Amino acid sequence: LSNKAEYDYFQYHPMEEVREPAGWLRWRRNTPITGRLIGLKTDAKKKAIWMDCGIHAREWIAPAFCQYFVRQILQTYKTDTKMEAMMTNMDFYITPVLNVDGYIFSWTNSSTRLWRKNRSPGPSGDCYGTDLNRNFDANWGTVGVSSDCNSNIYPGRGPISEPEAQAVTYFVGSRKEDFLCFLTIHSYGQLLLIPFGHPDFTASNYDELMKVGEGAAEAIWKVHGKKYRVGTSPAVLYANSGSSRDWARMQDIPLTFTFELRDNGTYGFELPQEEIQPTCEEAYSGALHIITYAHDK
Ligand code: ING
Ligand code: ZN
Repeated sequence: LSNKAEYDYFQYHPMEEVREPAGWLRWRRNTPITGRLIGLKTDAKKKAIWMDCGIHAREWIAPAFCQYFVRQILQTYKTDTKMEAMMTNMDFYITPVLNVDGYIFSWTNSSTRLWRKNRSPGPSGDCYGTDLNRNFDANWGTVGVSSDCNSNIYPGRGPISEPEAQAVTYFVGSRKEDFLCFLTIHSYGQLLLIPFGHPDFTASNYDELMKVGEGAAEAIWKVHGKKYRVGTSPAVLYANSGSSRDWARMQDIPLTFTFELRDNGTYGFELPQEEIQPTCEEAYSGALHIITYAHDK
């Protein structure tokens, strides 16, 4: 690393007064979420980029991608003046694993490999987990959810009832003017989703989001020929509420996208090892398209 590089970690956590009751602590980590903060030093005020991976436990390619992304930008800026400029003007906040409890659970044994949610106890005491991508304060609990706490799309007891969703909400929300772009990485389906997940709402910059998303899909296609579809959740698949992407757009962060990485359903969440590298390569190209647009705008 050159001496201009800021390469650090950052931590964020739910606010003190909304932390879970002490009785829950044996079920969850009582530690903050850790991310990587990367940028080049400057005296000027900086903008920021948000990227989180692993909000859903079983989507293992996502944490792999965040790590790949970190390595790529740290290698690239040394020889690439465009990346050097972007890392000087913008800080990159990257969370490799947002849903740590769920991620660990999905690695525990083969019977829990396909766990999606976090691991918080449900209201009845015999069900576990809230879908963190239904728990944000964005038309919470309205569409694409189930009130059954055993469901994979259970949205929780209320908006941001979950520590992981609280952590993102308070950290990003406290400096939302700085963030030019909010990227949240999932699998699978080969999609680039834009706000909003609720069919009754349209983003004020819908045309811009579609244009930038189509550009990213083309950049992805050029790497290994994989087709990614672009659109809102209801247009592409089905409606949903309470997603982090919708919440971020409602905070006036202009460019918010959900990435659904490979594949298209052949292996689903259990992506074969030989697809990890090419998936990261193409997704890097797509993410860079969006980030470059955000920077140059
Ligand atoms: N998909 C996201 C989910 O939260 C999504 C995003 C929503 C995709 C609605 C399509 C339709 O469900 C995954 N894979 O988690
Ligand atoms: Zn997901």
